[in-house]
Amino acid sequence: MSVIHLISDLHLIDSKPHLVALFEKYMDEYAPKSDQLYVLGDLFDVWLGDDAQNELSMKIIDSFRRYSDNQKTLYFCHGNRDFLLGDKFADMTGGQLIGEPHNIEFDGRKICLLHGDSLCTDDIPYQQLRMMVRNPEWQNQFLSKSIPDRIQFAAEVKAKSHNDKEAKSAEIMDVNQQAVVDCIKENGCDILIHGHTHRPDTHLITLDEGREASRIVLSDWDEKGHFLQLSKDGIQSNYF
Ligand code: LP5
Ligand code: MN
Repeated sequence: MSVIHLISDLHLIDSKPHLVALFEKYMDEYAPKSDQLYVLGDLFDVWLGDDAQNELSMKIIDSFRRYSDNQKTLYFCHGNRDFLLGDKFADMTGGQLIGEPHNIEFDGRKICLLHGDSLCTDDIPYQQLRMMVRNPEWQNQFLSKSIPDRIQFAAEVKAKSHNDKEAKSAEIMDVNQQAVVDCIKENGCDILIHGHTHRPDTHLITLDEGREASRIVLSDWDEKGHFLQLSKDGIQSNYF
C-alpha cells in the first residue's frame, strides 16, 4: 500500500526564513517516506504568476523536483493566496495541478480533497473576492500587468483583507456546516480533507442517512511544520 502525505498552508515567503527551513527539513527527512504528496494550497504566501519567479521559488521548485525525480507523484491544489500557480510551475516541479474537489481512494475509503476556502460560505466578502479572482478573464488581465503593478495590487488586497478580518467573527471565517455536508454528499466521500482555516482537528459528521463521515483539517505551518500521513497504519497527523 502506498504512503500518501498531505500538507497545506505553509505560506512560504522570503521574510519568514524559519518556514523555508521547515519546508527543507520536511522535504529532506519526511517526504522521502511517502510515494505521493498532495499540497492542498497556500504553499506560498503569495504567487503573482509563473513568470514572477524569485530565488525562493526556484529553491522550492528544486526541492519538489528532487522528490518527483525519485518516481514519486506530486499534486498541487490552489489556495486563496497561490491560485495563480500554473502549468509552468507544475511542470518545473515534475508535479501536476489538481482541480477542486479532487477525489481519491485509499484503503477502500473515498477521500475528497480541497483547500477549504470554498466551504467558508458565510464569509460573503471573501466569496465575492474569490469569485472575482478565480475568473479566467480577471486572471488574464492581472497577469498582463507588470510585476511591480501586481505586487502593488496584491499588497492592497492583503492590507484590506487583514483589516476586514479584524472585524469578522471566528465563526464567519470557519467552514459552513451545510457546505461541508453538501460537499460530502456530492462527492460521496467518507473523509473530507482540507486546510485554509488553520484549525487542525478531526470532526465526525453524522449524515441524515445515518452514515458517518469525517472532516480532517490540516494545520498551517508556523513554529512547527505539519503533515498528514495515510499508510497501512492508518491516518496519522504529524508535527515536527
Ligand atoms: O489568507 P487569509 O487566511 O489571511 O485570509 C483569507 C481571505 N483573504 C484573502 C486575501 C489574501 O489573504 C491576500 C491576497 C493574496 C494575494 C494573491 C495574489 C494574487 C493577487 C491578486 C489579488 C487577490 O484570500 C479572507 C478570509 C479569510 O481567508 C478566512 O476565510 O476572510 O478574506 C478577506 O478578508 C476578504 C475581504 O473581506 C475582502 C477583500 C476585498 C478586496 C477587494 C479588492 C480591492 C482592490 C484594492 C485595490 C484598489
Ligand atoms: Mn488559505
